[in-house]
Amino acid sequence: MSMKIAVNMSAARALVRILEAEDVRVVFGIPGGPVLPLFDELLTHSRIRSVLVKHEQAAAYAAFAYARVSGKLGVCISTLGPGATNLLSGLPVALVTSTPVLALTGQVQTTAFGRGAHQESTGWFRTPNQEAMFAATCKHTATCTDATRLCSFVRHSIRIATSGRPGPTHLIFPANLLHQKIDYSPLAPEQYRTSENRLCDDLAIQEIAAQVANAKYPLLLAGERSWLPDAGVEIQALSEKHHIPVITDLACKSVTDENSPMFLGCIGVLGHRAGEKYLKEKCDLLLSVGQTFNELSTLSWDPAFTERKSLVQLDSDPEEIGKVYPVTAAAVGHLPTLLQRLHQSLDRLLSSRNQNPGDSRSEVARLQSQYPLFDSEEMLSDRLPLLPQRVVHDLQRAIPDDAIILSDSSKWARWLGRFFRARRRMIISAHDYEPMGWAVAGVIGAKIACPERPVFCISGDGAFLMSAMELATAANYELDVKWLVMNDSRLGIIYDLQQGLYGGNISATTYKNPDFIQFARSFGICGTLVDKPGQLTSDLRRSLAAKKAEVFDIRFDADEIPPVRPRSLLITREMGLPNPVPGPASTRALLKLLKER
Ligand SMILES: Cc1ncc(C[n+]2csc(CCOP(=O)(O)OP(=O)(O)O)c2C)c(N)n1
Ligand SMILES: [Mg+2]
Repeated sequence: MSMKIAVNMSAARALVRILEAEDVRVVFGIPGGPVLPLFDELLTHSRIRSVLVKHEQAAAYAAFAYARVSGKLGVCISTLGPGATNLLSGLPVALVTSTPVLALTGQVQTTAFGRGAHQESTGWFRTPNQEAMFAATCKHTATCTDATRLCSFVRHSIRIATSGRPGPTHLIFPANLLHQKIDYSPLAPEQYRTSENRLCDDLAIQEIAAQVANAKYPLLLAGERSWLPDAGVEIQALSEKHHIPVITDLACKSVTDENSPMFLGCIGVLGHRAGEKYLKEKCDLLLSVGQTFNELSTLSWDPAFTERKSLVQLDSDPEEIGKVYPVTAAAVGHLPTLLQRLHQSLDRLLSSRNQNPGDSRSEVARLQSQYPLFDSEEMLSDRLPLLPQRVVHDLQRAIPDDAIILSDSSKWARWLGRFFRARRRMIISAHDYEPMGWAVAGVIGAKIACPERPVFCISGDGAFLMSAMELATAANYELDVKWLVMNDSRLGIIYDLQQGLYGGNISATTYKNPDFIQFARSFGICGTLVDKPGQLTSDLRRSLAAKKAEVFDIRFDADEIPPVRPRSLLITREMGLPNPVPGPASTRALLKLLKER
């Protein structure tokens, strides 16, 4: 192999060259002293854009959303100390959802460590310990104190962020580092990390294929780690070809096209009844793909996931195998490849045995018609105030097939999960961590990742106000993003818990909102009030044609509670809460629950 000759350049320039080789196109952040050499380099860079946000947490959320929709590395940057701690608060969601994000921060110059330089955060002599704080959340964190080692530190951080089970990594650059001159030798990413690990345990897959072929009612269960650009395609192809129904959880809603004839809905707290019934009453083999089996998805670890059935686990992370439920068989590797090989093996086995899979198809069709997935009479109601189900219906009619919807932490993640039929990879929910405000800021990254696709944020008013200053970022870069703000002047989910479990004692969950329309307009962004049936459909269509950012202030009946599965009550039991204090709200909630059974 020919060695390329090293070129002498600043460490900041070398860092940018590595990002360039990684095909990084955007970094989100806010500058500060120690990282100024980096921003100086980016100023004239033709391919890497730096996007200035209003709060470092938003930089992390934008990088996260960018990575989530594009499948590529997200990059965010801040200064040291207060900038870094702001940035840190946006990174746990990347860890929990296995999303590759590289965070770069500054530090005081190495000669000042422990001497109380401005904003010092080395952990020395009673200063905050920036490295330790990030280390507690990131897959890897390090301080680069020697400029000649910078390239290997950066490549190592990228390798760890993108390999195995991806996640956030973090590098700190002291103020005397980035402008130092170093020798830079270019390397292609394939020279220091696997570009795509196509690892597949073929023997295990053959054994699993035999088990699936022998099962009468196999069921595919997708989870968070199947949110890879190709895994959903493979799941759907396998499911449709061999008539294996698919269920997901809310964290990976829309991993496959929800119009697929074999789709049986989401499971979990809000769950679709059809999928749950198939799982509990029919399924004799559960084929889990990248599923974490967490509290909300399993309804407090329901034994039904293994009772009277085999559990076969496919995962990219060996540490997930058998973590919650004992397995009958398992295979570890690159999920799209495992699924592809399983599909091929089943093709061979089933054609040679000439099996008739008609059984599962008719059972799926029966459940879909008996318990419609995305349907309720309320969806067509003209009642005022608007029913949330009607809002979802009006939204569904206006959303183009190529749209991306980021769904924040709110009651609306549940309304969408239950009543919105999504195309493949349309909904991004971050449901396994759900920090309020992530989607409100995340849309900046999603729109930059996919400028041609319409991008929406659906959030509650509480979450909106946590990140609403990013309207300024959208205005600044002329990003066409639509924020749908579900305005109930409440921290709705928590308010509902107080209604249902605390005898209607409402503590610290109601407030007065600003005028969201005037607020949007103050940024030069359109603001529209929506409070009539059908209006959201026409207003969204108008806004999509205008291709300009807009805030929709949506009014609805806040007392309508999203339907939950009866077993959800167990979660409150596990928390040791007392039985619900009877009151009008808890009675209403209970009636709803019974109607849903
Ligand atoms: C950063 C953060 N703080 C607190 C919570 C706990 N929490 C979850 S949902 C919620 C209320 C959300 O209110 P809003 O955004 O108005 O949505 P709504 O439920 O009213 O639709 C709260 C406080 C959280 N998930 N994240
Ligand atoms: Mg609210």
